[in-house]
Amino acid sequence: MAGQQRYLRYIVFALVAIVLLFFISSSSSVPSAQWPTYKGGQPQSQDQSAADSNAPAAPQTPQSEKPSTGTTPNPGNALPPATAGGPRMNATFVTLARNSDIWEIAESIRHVEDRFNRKFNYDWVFLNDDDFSDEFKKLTSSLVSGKTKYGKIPKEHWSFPEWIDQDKAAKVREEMKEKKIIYGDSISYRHMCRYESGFFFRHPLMMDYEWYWRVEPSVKLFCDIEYDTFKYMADNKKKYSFTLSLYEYVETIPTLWDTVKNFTATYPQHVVKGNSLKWISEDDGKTYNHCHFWSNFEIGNLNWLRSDAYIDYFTSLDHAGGFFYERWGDAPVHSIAAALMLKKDEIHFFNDIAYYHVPFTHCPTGEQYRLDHKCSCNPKDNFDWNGYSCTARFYEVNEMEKPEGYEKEH
Ligand SMILES: Nc1nc2c(ncn2[C@@H]2O[C@H](COP(=O)(O)OP(=O)(O)O)[C@@H](O)[C@H]2O)c(=O)[nH]1
Ligand SMILES: *[C@@H]1O[C@H](CO)[C@@H](O)[C@H](O)[C@H]1NC(C)=O
Ligand SMILES: *[C@@H]1O[C@H](CO)[C@@H](O)[C@H](O)[C@H]1NC(C)=O
Ligand SMILES: [Mg+2]
Repeated sequence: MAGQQRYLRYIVFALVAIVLLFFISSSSSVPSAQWPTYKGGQPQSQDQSAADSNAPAAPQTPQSEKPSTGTTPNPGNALPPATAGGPRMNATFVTLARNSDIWEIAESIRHVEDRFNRKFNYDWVFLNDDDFSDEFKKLTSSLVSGKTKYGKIPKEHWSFPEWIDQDKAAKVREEMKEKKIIYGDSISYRHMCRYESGFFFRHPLMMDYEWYWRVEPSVKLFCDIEYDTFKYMADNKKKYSFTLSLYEYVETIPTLWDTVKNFTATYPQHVVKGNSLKWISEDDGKTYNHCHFWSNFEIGNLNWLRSDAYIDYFTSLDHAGGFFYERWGDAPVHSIAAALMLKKDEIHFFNDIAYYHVPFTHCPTGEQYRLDHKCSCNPKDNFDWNGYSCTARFYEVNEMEKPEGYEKEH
């Protein structure tokens, strides 16, 4: 019996609460916003008489009622202009992808467009060793706000050079597979690394541009970027940039550094004074410390990559065969080039570009920045001050002040 009574009490209480709520919500002292309903692209007021006229109807707010302040006010009332003013740079996004990467690259494009390119409308070049499918072109061109271009990589840039000993290369792949080295037994991954190291910037579609921003499938941007990063690079005389840096797996590059030393011995004129050797070597060049910029994100200057210095460098490395006899990645290849052949201050760390590529995150250090730029990354995920990152070393070598609050976000 007692149980049933309690049950009834609950029902009565609930009914009273509903009635009370009804009175409160319909009371004129607490105005509720009247949102227009939209139908077929034409804004329509809930007030039928207004909807009957052809002019788009504004939301009907009775003069006596003040707009609701029941929600947290958004201080910026007007939305920023959808398009940034000013001239555009000679720049493009560039993506190397397979047709099967379609949904992963769609996700990346959406991030880049939402956080940056919807305002700047830069072009996007897609490169592939195969023909792009119509489905790939249809989807990606619908997502990019600038022009899209699709290029096929010539066979010579995606195959074994004639000086490579196929048996030796095959044996290495077998050994690396046994050692469980990531992509150790992959041929296509090696072609990809060689292509990104030495050829993408010479593709005919890329020859039309001076600046590039590399984007890979399934990457994310977590903060708004409100200025033209290409223009920043040009105005500040930057040639190469990064968001994440780390140590390379030694097993993939055992003879890379010796090959680089042979190159610098042959072409001492290509090594620039005031470079970042200190960032990649702790013994003045005797050995490589394996620090590299993570090249799945890059904003850089194509004319630098097309310079005699870089081409001589790539050609030397390519002839040594390490793209196939080992598994040299384009990240250490680009990074060593930037560290030796660019002046220190031609390399830029984009602390303000919040970036993710599995499994690492760069989340900008500094809470105020993150709030101001609507960042959605967790500062605890930031890799920069982790022991496996080389970014702290970059700050030290360049005698840069670490961003405020970095100790707290350690
Ligand atoms: N066309 C083409 N693109 C490739 C191939 N392998 C990798 N890629 C692209 O090269 C880039 C790096 O490859 P990814 O699989 O992301 O390597 P990871 O980031 O090192 O794990 C991505 O943009 C891929 O879409 C391939 O065989 N053909
Ligand atoms: C863009 O840069 C490329 C490479 O430097 C150059 O050939 C081309 O003329 C430039 N285009 C414009 C419009 O400046
Ligand atoms: C460097 O050059 C020397 C002399 O030509 C050669 O014997 C050596 O094998 C080269 N090392 C690498 C890693 O290419
Ligand atoms: Mg990737």
